[in-house]
Amino acid sequence: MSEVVSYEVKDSIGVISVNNPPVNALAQVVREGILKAVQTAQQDDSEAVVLRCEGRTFIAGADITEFGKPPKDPWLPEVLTAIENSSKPVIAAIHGTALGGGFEVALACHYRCAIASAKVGLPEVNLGLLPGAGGTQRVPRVAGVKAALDMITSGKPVPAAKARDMGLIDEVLAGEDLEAAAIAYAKDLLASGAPLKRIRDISIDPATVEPGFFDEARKRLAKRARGQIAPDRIVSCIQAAVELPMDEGLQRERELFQELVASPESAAMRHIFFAERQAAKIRDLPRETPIRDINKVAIIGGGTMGGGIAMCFANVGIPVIMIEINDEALERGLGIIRKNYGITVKKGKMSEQHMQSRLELISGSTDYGDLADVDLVIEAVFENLDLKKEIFAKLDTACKPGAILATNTSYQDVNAIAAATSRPDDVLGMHFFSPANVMKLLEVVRGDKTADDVLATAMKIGKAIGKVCVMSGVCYGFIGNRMLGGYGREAQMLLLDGCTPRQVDSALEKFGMAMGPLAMGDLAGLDVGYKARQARTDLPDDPRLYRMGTVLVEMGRHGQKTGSGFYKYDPETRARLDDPEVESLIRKQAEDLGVEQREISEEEILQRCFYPLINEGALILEEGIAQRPSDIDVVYVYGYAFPAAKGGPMFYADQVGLKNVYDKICEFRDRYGEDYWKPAPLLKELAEKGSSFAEWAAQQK
Ligand code: 3H9
Repeated sequence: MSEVVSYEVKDSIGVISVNNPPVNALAQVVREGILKAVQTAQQDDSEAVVLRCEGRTFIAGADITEFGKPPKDPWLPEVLTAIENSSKPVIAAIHGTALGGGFEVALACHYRCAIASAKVGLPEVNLGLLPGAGGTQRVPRVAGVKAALDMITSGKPVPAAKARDMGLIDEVLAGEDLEAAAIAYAKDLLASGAPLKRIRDISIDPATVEPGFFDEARKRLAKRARGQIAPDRIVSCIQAAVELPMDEGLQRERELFQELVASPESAAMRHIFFAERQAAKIRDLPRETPIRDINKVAIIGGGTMGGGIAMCFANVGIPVIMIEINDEALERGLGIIRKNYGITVKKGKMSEQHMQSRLELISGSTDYGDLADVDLVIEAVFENLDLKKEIFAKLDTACKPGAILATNTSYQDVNAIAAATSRPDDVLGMHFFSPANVMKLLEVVRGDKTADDVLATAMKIGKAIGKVCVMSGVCYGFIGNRMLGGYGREAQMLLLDGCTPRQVDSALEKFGMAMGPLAMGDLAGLDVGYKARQARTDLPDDPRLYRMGTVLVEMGRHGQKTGSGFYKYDPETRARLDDPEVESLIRKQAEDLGVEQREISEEEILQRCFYPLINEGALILEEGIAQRPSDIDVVYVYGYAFPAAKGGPMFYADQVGLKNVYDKICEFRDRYGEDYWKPAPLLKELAEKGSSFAEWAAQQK
């Protein structure tokens, strides 16, 4: 047929096999191969056709790298029409994950069978897209409107057994020899005279959809959309499936898919998809770098962070021992873990039995002697370099040779911590984000002496516990927290210049940030930043700097935990409320400091808050702290809730144009001084050349 699609008649069943590693994406050659195979099957003496895949998975979707390029024939809908119109039953045989266009191929088949470990799904929404080859029209026809809406707007894959219950697949096959089982299934269907079932022939009774269902869905999705338009368009397509005949519904789906493919949101989300996978690759690490076995982990420190990290390992079946200084602290730490799991069980997201099996994997001790058999230790005590050094010296004696010693520090010098041991090559940073069992980001911090296999193992175990890993070099705050400095500083400066807290936060939330920086400060506790600032000696001596944060803390307004900070909080509902007292306090402070207040546009709020981030990002690239601009984007999207629909700060900067960013930074420098606004040399260079971070990254390869 073609290099990647073969066709053979076996025992009177035509078997189409797709072999396009790594994930059998529907590249042009695959589409062409399937089309030709289906056409051939119409002419030969096969009685039915099985469509299956080689390798680790059934087709995992359209080839995302083809989006944005000129389309090549045959387009996917043409292939699906050929399958649907086949005079012989076509049966999709699914293993791995049938996703996106891959699942849409299966839905165009007359029957679908799968092995028990398979999953099916339409994850296009995660790429700012909608299923563009009939998924929005066929899924509601078999699974119902509500289930279709949930599945397509969440993008979550559905396991085989549940998919069968939903009507999405017909049969879950026993065993692992899918081809043989699928051929046997095809023969059974033929023997029982099973008809050529076409999902398109099902019509949905509009009376089964509650009045106002679609409007309500649009409103609900808009709340969590954060700058994304795809969820809204998905609702429109499913509405079309109810209200229009199949071909008109497909036409509507096609139009909206084209709109989304061309949208900046989807371009940004596709960038993040590839950026996430790129980040896992460390340029100077040889492919054959060995990996150390991690069969048991220890966590030093049973606070919120340590507990969350312990849960990450227990969740994937790795035993964890938690070390605390005394029984009381240990019991408190283990108690937090029990409580967290308990909440998940209460929400119905985990069974009691699962919780028990995870808890059984977590033990506790106050004795470093119990660390003799662990393969990885993660230290998660509070941020004090001397304490950390002391702990690492103890770990050096307590742990077996070859154990990896990691610190979860957010700011401290990993090299100094490594130097406290006799084996600095076994030491690195594994910086989790809070809550550690929920947040996807893991910064893996490579010290000057970290061994290659230690780094490779940390990246691998990070992925195994479900994290998106990004490597960072050693510097104050690593990639994420280092860049955050100017963002928080400007949010507060804007208050003195004339904004209310609500104006600052709303502008950033409208952009798509999950929460504005001032509300975030209130949530984290304003006293945390206050104490951290007191310990720093490198800050400019400027009374305007973090003025409002300081004044509020000194008034006892520490944020949500004291009921007030930049905002006040309703004691019952915890709703964030504007506080006129804070607004007059800001005016008074500005007056005292001689700052002239003015009207500030939303555009300036975004520039003042984001451009320092971007500028610091450029410095981080120059210094080699991050490998690539896209790694920085991944850090911000997964660690700081930067909207994926904007692609991360460096991608966003490229969209704005580096010349525009640079010129604005120079303007702010002239207005506010070099202490805060000093353009990074790399930014200046790229801006002057009319280049972008993406172009710069391409040249680094
Ligand atoms: C779609 O289908 C639109 C249609 O509705 C309409 C069309 C008209 N294309 O993730 P991994 C690469 S939209 C191109 O590390 P895993 C990936 O970049 C699509 N490349 O493996 C990586 O490359 P590299 C809807 C793809 O085992 C390598 O494969 N489908 C694609 O952890 C391995 O990937 C999706 O959104 C692709 N579609 O996870 C599914 N997929 O090695 C997207 C992967 O050079 N894919 N690559 O870095 C996934 O979710 C995961 O890759 C999957 C495997 C679960 C399949």
